Amino acid sequence: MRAFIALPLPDALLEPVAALQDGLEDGRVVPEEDLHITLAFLGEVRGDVIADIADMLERIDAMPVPITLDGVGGFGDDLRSLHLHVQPAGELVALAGKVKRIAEMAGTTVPRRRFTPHVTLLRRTPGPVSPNLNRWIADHAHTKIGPEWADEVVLYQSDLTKSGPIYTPLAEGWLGA
Ligand code: 3AM
Repeated sequence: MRAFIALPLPDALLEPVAALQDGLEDGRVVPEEDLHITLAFLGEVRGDVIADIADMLERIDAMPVPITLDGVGGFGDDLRSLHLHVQPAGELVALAGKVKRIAEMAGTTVPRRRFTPHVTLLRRTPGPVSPNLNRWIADHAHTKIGPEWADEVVLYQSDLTKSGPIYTPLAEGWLGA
């Protein structure tokens, strides 16, 4: 199955982020329950390996991490997704490293990519950006919300469908527990 490990967006940030998303058109807005910060994308993973990762994640030994949303960004020259940047606090970067090591200990190869923490808000058909969306981006360029503490790390299954990805939580670990 296709899987990744992420921090669900802390509860205290859900309302302000959903309010920001209210002004977004021109694409598929990520539903509140799916808002997350990816720590490690795993790609296709075998069931027995998933079980090992789940086991280790449920016993993770790490402290809660501060999440500060800081500005707007996008992936792709033709803007296939729009996100809020997350400040790369030392604790967050260290947690991403720890989670990656867990996945590797279980036998996966985590793609080597620079960790750029973000919360995807909108996915769209790549192409020209509407004046409305351009205005939204300009208006929110200096958005700063937080810090709030994230205390839960989740292993998600991701199924790609025509109407967008479906995320199913498979296991969770508590930070500071
Ligand atoms: O919604 P975000 O961006 O946080 O970007 C993908 C998504 O996270 C990322 O993994 C999350 C679940 O799909 N992702 C997808 N394909 C990827 C890849 N090949 C990837 N990250 C790295 N490499």
